[in-house]
Amino acid sequence: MGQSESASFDLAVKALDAFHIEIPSWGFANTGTRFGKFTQAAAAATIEEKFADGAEVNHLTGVTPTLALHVLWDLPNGVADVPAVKALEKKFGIRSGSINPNLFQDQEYKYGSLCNPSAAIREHALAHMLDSIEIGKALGSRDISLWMADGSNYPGTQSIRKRIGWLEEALGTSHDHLAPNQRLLVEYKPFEPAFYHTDIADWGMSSHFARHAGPQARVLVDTGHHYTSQNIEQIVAWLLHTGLLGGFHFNDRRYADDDLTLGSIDPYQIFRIFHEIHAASADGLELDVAYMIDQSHNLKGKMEAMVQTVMTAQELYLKAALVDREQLAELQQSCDLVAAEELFRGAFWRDVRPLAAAWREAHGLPADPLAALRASGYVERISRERESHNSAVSSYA
Ligand code: RM4
Ligand code: MN
Ligand code: MN
Repeated sequence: MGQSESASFDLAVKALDAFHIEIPSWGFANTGTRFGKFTQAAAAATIEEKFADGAEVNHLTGVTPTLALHVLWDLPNGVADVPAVKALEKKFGIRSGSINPNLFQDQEYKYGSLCNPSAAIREHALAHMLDSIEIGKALGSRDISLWMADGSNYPGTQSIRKRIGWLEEALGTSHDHLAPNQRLLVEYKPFEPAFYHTDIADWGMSSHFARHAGPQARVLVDTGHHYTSQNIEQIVAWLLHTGLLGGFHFNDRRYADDDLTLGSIDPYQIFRIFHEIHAASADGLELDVAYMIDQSHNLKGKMEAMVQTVMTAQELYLKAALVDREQLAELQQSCDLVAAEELFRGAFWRDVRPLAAAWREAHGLPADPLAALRASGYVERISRERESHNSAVSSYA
């Protein structure tokens, strides 16, 4: 006995109406690995092109109204670039999303940024944090999304504990500068680019720093930033329980921080994460979770990869929304393991693509955004327009 078709449709409409996902400016740029880059004619090289591509994805899917910005790549002059970004928001009809400080590319950050043993470099990094917060205020962006590359490569070469103290101090000061509506999201990553220790290696460390910084700080879970076989949905459940879940960077992985398309390797993992969120919300927890994509499309066409990702996110979110939670709670209570698992798995295996298509049509959107992208000729057009300046690329994004 499943839910009736009309009950499913109502649930689907409710779920999809509430679902927005932020796309990253750097997902449209030529990115590579440490071995080099394969460039694409259609890649965005300027912030204007990134806004154009982001707006096109929103036009096709209707659920990506904001574009995450990386300060060094997108606002190299800091707050001075805000008017230009505002003009792009107006021109393209999407808004700036989370502001990502860049504490990893400058030469002075060789031994760390906010955790560098040099007080002068820590000051410099903190100034960048505060600039990023000002950019967020000026753009009306709520989330400052911090990922630091800080760490060390060899045992004994740094004081892990001193660095904890420096980071507590810097994040506390950053928190003091937030506007009342802003949030500080603290991302963790177990390794890379540092390979012995990273200063925020896991969700426990992120939770500590967030709590220590203040009430507007939260944890950011990047799905690629876990060891193989780690139970990410359990981490999510804990962050929900402790009120510390701020948001996600979605992507998929097979080995390390692969930044592959969401759901391409293990869609069941993302379904299980969404299930925890739907379950928490059904249990009455107050949630404020920012869904964001953090991917590098090195081989796939960037526009297609982004549209495919957004559609996949909607499908997995929808599958998890359709879990019959009342029945599941009863089966969990009675420890009817196989029936509980079958109910859970059943929702995962359900083909929700027709429901998603019907939702899109009801909202005046193309039923199949990927097919609509192909039919639009957008990628061919930007390839022609951008081809000449895309032969020379230097930085990561
Ligand atoms: C890091 C991390 C950050 C992202 C950079 C480009 O691994 O995921 O969130 O901004 O990559
Ligand atoms: Mn990330
Ligand atoms: Mn990453």
